[in-house]
Amino acid sequence: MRKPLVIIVGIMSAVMLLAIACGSDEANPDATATPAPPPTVLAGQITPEPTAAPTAVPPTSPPASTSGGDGPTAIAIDVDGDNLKFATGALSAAAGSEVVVTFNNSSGVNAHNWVLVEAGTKDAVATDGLAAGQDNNWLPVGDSRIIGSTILLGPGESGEATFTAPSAGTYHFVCTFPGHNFTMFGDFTTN
Ligand SMILES: [Cu+2]
Repeated sequence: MRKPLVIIVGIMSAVMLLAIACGSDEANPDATATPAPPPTVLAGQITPEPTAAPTAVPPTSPPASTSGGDGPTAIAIDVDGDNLKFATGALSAAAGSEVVVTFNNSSGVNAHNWVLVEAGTKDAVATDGLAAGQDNNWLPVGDSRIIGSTILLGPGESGEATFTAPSAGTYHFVCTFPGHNFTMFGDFTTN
């Protein structure tokens, strides 16, 4: 009676050992296989280094486009010292082009802004800007007569006005700081 039982127990033990052995063998392969793929995937994702290389090319492209004139039209303007006048009275750009005007207020004492408006409206816009107050850069908010403008710039500050040059014609740029509009303005021509 006992011998058969011992044999059965022995067989069961052997089967369990095999099962454990097989299980661990399968577990190891899986564990090994799983870690392996990730590195491969990561390597593939990092492979975009080729993209990084092309990125090095763009830096070369910008200068080319800039010199080619494909980028925004850059216009720089200064103030005439401490006088209430811009250093130049005439600017121009191609109609429909993207324009970035950089106004450098090199005055040591005066605050100014640079504002592009519809022809014949500079004084009216300045008057309405007076009501809008300094907190609004001496500019009426949401005014359709204003095509582009910098914020109010203190002495020594510079700022940009970005806009699309309007259709062919003559427009005015002006400083709307109270009183400056009568002497501080010029023609902006598009063609
Ligand atoms: Cu001014």
